Amino acid sequence: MYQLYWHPNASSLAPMAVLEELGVEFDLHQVNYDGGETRTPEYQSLQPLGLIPALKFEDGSSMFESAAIVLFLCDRHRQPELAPSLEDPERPRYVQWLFFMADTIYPSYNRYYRSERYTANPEGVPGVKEQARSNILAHWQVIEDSLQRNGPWLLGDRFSSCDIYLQMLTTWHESPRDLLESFPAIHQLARGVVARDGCRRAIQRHNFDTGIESAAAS
Ligand SMILES: N[C@@H](CCC(=O)N[C@@H](CS)C(=O)NCC(=O)O)C(=O)O
Repeated sequence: MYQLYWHPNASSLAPMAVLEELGVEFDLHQVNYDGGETRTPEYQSLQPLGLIPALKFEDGSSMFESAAIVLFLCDRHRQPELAPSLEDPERPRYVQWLFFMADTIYPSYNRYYRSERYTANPEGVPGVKEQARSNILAHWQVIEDSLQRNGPWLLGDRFSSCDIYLQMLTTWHESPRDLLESFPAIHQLARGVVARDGCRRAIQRHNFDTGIESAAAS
């Protein structure tokens, strides 16, 4: 059985939502972040940087990186609704969006919230933050434009785990409500993700403010 190392308000949300949507059995281990668990050798044997999430397998081996976990789970359980198969013509677009979110949007949020980690000069911190804020909005615009042209999901009329990952990222915005009000197609997508039973269970556990209810209808 899988064991997901997770924490409220962390990027364990997308892997947990995928586990829920797949309907596979899994155990949860809530990481004691405030108690220093991520700094222990035990935790760092699962995630060398002490970040959340990590996924442990029945044989004791494990993997980390939230998007990689999402991709792995969908491939392993071959549920075409959640990820196009290797032969599917939609596969390139699926992988493209998952990587765009994990290696472009996600790091911009890291630079925004953890700006001090991205400059050796304390005076540079506000500049890193300011630039990250502008990058984040530019990245969301790329997603919005694509959804406007070919929505309502990232793969057009086909829902996938990319959409689950996207909804997770919207909750990291300083005000998810402002984000969703500025980007109506993203708002509509997020609403669709939250309406799914498995996703909703994972979101409730993570305690995120989705901004969906409070954002003005678009
Ligand atoms: N690229 C990694 C990043 C993981 C990550 O940054 N996790 C955050 C939670 S969202 C964390 O553990 N932060 C704690 C810290 O930076 O000390 C992934 O997608 O799994």
